[in-house]
Amino acid sequence: MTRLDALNAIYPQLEKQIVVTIMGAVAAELQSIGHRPNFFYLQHAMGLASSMGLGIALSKPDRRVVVLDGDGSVLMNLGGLTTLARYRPRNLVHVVFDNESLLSVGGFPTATATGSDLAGIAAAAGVPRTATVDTVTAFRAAFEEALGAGDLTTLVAKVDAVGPSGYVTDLSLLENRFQFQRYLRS
Ligand SMILES: Cc1ncc(C[n+]2csc(CCOP(=O)(O)OP(=O)(O)O)c2C)c(N)n1
Repeated sequence: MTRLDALNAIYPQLEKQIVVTIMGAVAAELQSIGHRPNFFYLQHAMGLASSMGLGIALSKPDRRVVVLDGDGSVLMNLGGLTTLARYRPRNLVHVVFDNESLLSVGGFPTATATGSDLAGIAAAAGVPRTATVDTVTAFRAAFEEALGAGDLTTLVAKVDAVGPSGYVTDLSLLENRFQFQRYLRS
């Protein structure tokens, strides 16, 4: 499955949630489908998208938060999983698009290319619900189940190491930041 196909499959659900993505390919691909004021693209800070999602989820318990992450980013800060599990926000779904690659900076293989299992690591960190899927149909079903489950989920989607032709979009970081802040306050 491509990540773009996976994103298209869940986009209708994303429209209603608070969404935080990590930077690079996933941010550009989500924006290519359609930006919304409830989408925030965390720049640069690999491994911290789940931490930002955690803060929002804890401060807005009546809303659901979806974090869209990358394997290289999660691997750069595995402690983020233990922090997520410790606070266990039941309104957070953590999706990790695992392309076994640092695609956004040239496609160097990550540790998942040599067998590291991020869903297994998340489970061992204490995340109560984890799964790995590798088809669009299974991803859509697992994502919808996670949204309705009422507990913290880390869902690893194995995707092809392909991405957009460019990562620069016409949405500037500051514009995204202020728009998202206003959305969260409204
Ligand atoms: C702390 C930090 N180190 C390095 C970078 C440079 N960098 C930007 S994107 C990226 C790769 C991200 O990999 P992954 O999360 O697997 O997503 P993919 O690009 O494969 O979609 C790197 C190393 C960064 N932004 N932040």
